[in-house]
Amino acid sequence: MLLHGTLRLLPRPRRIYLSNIYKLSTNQSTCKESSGYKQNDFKKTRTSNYKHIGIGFGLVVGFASLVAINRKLSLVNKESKKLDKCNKKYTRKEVSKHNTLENGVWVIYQGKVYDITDFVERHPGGSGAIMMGAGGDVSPFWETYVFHKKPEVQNLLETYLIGELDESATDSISESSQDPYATDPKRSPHLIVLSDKPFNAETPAKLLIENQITPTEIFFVRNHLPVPEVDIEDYKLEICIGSDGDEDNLEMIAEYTYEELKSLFKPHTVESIIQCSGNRRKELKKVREIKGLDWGIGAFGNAKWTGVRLIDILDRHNVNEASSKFKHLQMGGLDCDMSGKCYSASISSDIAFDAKSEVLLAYEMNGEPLTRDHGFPIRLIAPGVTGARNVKWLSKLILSNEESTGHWQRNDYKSFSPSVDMFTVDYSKSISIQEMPVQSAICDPQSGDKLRISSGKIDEANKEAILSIPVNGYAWSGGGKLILRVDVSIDNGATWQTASLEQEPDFDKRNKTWHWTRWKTNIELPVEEFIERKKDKVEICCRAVDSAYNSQPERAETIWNVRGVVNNCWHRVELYVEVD
Ligand SMILES: Nc1nc2c(c(=O)[nH]1)N[C@H]1C(S)=C(S)[C@@H](COP(=O)(O)O)O[C@H]1N2
Ligand SMILES: [Mo]
Repeated sequence: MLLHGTLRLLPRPRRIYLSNIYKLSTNQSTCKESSGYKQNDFKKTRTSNYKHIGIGFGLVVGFASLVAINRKLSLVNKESKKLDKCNKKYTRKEVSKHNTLENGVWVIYQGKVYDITDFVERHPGGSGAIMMGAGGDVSPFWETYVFHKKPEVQNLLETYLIGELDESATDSISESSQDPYATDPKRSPHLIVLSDKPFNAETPAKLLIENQITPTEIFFVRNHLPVPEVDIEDYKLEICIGSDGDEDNLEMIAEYTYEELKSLFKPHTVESIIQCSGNRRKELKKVREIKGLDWGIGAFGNAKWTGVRLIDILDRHNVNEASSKFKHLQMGGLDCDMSGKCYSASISSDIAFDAKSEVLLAYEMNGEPLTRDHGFPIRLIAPGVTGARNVKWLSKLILSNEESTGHWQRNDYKSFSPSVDMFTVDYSKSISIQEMPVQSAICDPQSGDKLRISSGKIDEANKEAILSIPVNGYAWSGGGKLILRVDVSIDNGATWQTASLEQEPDFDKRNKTWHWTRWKTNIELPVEEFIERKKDKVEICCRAVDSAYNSQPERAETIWNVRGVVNNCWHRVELYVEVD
């Protein structure tokens, strides 16, 4: 006999995490000289010691790291002349002119003006998002990344103080024009927001599993910078050859407008997953701290992408032997920071240039033009490859023998041994993530859901009843590998039951399956154990097997890595059982 459990949704906690590792060594508040900072003074402090600190990116890591390097900088600050300029006043207009490295980088915080040029210059993760606040008020950022309010970060900022904001001046610039994220698009309220600026949000697991094709509005968004505003009339995609990867040494072989891309080539559609390398980082964070967004299982989505095959374009320009001539395809995006650095990444030539490659320059997602958050007007789709290489707002392709030199290619999106930490990590020692390992997760029920059993319905006759709970989830593997099987267990892997797959495995497509495979099963719980209060919780776990017979590791501890990427351990959900 079957009893019915009721599942109730519990609110999901959100948190922004900051390491406590960095401690401020001195707290010295002096007014530094604002003009003519001497670059040479600092050269000596730019040592390789810093490379270990540069994990992560942007303001979050920026100011945390800033605290870490403070000891050296404060020495330098001591050397700078203590001019009595603390009560010097600057207008917003004056401050706004200091938004580049050449002119100096000034910011306003709580009515005071700071010259942080020295810091930007040696920002371990690159200047990146820290330049977003340049020339303006950093409060909006600090509201998002609340850890900046910690005293050690604020004390360190004081060492860059150059004066006060002159609010009486009439040249005030509106706050919104200061905020580079002000023109970001509106988003669905269903998304679970992990950070506003830049915008990062995941799809709630139960919504995710409802459709084979993830609706665009609830498809997860992973942005590193503000969303660029692209005028379609001005848009051009450049394709260049640059064997040594040197930006100044490129030979342009083609340039296409949006309309040309759509009209000159045959459209091609692929149904492909995008999965962020950081998907499921949250579980790794429970093992040990990691800097980075707290992704659950929803940095994952399955869409239909339509566009031009890269190899069709290369054929037109007779570079169809690209695979033997070049090692990498570099891709540049239109999302840039105020120092002019733009998002970039690369994929390897076998993925990009193979005669059967389905790498696309996509202009449609789910039958509609791309939305701004997902890369309008053109994005690269590299099926089977990690999300970070699916470059949005694509502006440039370079056929090269070098990997992209961008931060996200060289100093992020790599994995390491669990024994490597933020002080010992050497990014040059690991390769950039391309294909992702086999993955699966339970989407419904979710951890924290409650099952209610009404004991009134239990009597001697049905004491041996079981509670049958439907379980749904997704599975997928990188490099186009097929999902062969998904196993589900309620006894931590001692016994398994095999789930039914939505699509039967198609052996002919075993290295070309880009989409996910949804699966479902019913798990059966013996009611008696709960009635007698031997148990009030149950853990369900799953793991998938792909067509190379690869499977998922059991425990998160064994694959913990300093960036919290490529987590594919058995996925577990814990349900509470209540007996009335
Ligand atoms: N230009 C550009 N492309 C980008 C990014 C970005 O910040 N800028 N983020 C990358 C990352 S890390 C991921 S996971 C995917 C996310 O794609 P989505 O936002 O459409 O889900 O886009 C990738 N492409
Ligand atoms: Mo990502």
